Amino acid sequence: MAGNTDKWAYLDEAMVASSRKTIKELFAEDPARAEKFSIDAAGWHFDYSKNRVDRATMKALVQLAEASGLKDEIERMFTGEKINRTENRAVLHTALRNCDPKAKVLVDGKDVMPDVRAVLEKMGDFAEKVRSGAHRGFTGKRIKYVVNIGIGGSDLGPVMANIALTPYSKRGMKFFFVSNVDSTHLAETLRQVKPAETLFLVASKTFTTQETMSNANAAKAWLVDSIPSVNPNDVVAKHFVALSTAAKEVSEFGVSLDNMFPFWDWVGGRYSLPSAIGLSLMIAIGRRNFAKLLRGYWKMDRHFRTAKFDRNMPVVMALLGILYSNGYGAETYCCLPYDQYLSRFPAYLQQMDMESNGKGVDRAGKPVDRETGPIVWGEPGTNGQHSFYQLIHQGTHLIPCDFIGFCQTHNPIGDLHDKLMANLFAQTEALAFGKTAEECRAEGVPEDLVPFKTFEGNRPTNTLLADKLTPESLGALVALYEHKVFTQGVIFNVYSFDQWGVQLGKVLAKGVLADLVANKPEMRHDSSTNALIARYRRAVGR
Ligand code: G6Q
Repeated sequence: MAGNTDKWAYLDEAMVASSRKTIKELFAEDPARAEKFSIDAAGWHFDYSKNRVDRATMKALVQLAEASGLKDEIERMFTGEKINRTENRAVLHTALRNCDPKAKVLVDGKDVMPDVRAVLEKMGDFAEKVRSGAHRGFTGKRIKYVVNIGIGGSDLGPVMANIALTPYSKRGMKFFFVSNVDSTHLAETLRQVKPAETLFLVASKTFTTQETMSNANAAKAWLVDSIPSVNPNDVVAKHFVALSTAAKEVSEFGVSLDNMFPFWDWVGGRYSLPSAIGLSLMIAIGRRNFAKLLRGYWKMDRHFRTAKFDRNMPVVMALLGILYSNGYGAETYCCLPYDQYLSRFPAYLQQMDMESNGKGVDRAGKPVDRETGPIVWGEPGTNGQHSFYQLIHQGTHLIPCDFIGFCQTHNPIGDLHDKLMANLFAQTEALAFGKTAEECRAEGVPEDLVPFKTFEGNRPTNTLLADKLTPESLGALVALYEHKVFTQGVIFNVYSFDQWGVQLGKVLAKGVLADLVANKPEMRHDSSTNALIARYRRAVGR
């Protein structure tokens, strides 16, 4: 087995094989290519045949994964080892969706599964009470509006999944997500809800996050102001619950522990959708559908843990990403869901990937000598086709794309779904095969326009296809990307489960805030920051 430093020789080997032929040539020489270069797992079909890879490329890439010790790392994660070393924590989002009733997962010698199951039960009971009207507001009215207050990992997953699973959502209820400390976000939300019919979920692992606690306190003040009562705590008790790991802070905020849905330090924020953080989703879709979501995650988890690397969907996806980022120098990849319900999936993926692998030092604390996490971006198709696809087709950057689609729509209207999917398939075809100058000429394109109407092709794409967007297929899709990101982190040799890079700005903001509100002439920032603060203070009359 190659050591950590020379394992990258396998990528060089992969590149030699990959550069030999274009995608078009690869298809021409092997009519069975689509079948050979595709994988089915957990309800998803993954076609990666429109990539610059042949058997030799894939063999070398798989060797790169093996030489990185991926097999052992996967086991370390699933069995609760403290692989998040800079925070000294286990990484066990997989335990949250472990549907095996007999499963045991030990952290520091203690099985975490009984607690996981107990919280799920508590969430389920509460969610059903809210949905049925058994849990009512202080004045006896049914809860019609649910407002999740949280940010980052305590927001992006619930938002994405709430939109994605709209067809399964209780239509009589409305769900809102307040994340930004910009007061507009809360104000515009409160304009749309009625206090007596609103349930606030304060979603924060630490219960100290500035944005979340500021919004939660403001929402509490608004609620208590709007509903007259002898004891405001009684109002809060009916309208506020907490999703958190921090019991002390939750009590101090005024939420009783009966109304707290806990999770644990081994659940990373961006991996917390299947934990108590998913309560808004569970209220929306019900406990049964939430269980189906978990089952979908679990299916992909088991596939990742057991499938051979060359037939392992997350591993192959990760290796292709590394081929393009570190072999071909691609700086970004694009996520293109052809489903309006997945409109926030690219944003969700941005956090999952960029916060996990956007690291510049390796596990020994030394600067990395390879590219690590790529830039992730994307929009639902077909909208992107009428804007940025131009650059993907004919620009100078290489942008590998993931196309995600479903065979059935929840909303059949005429032939719209056929048109949507025709566009998805056609885009992958156009990107792979392009259009030659000869083809343009044969169509009668005037000679002076031929260079503009020629498409080079050889642009790599993955296609992910499932029957329908359901709780189960969504769970599997999220797990697929989680494990892809994990695999890349192992190969990059970075720690994927910390996020120290977001700390500095948070700390500085506290000092700047003190200067914004104070009326002192002396400030200790650089001249630009000082001038901006001074201008702001003048404008607001301080
Ligand atoms: C996610 C990050 C980050 C976190 C938010 C909210 O992995 O850690 O996005 O989720 O900063 O943190 P709290 O849940 O503690 O409020």
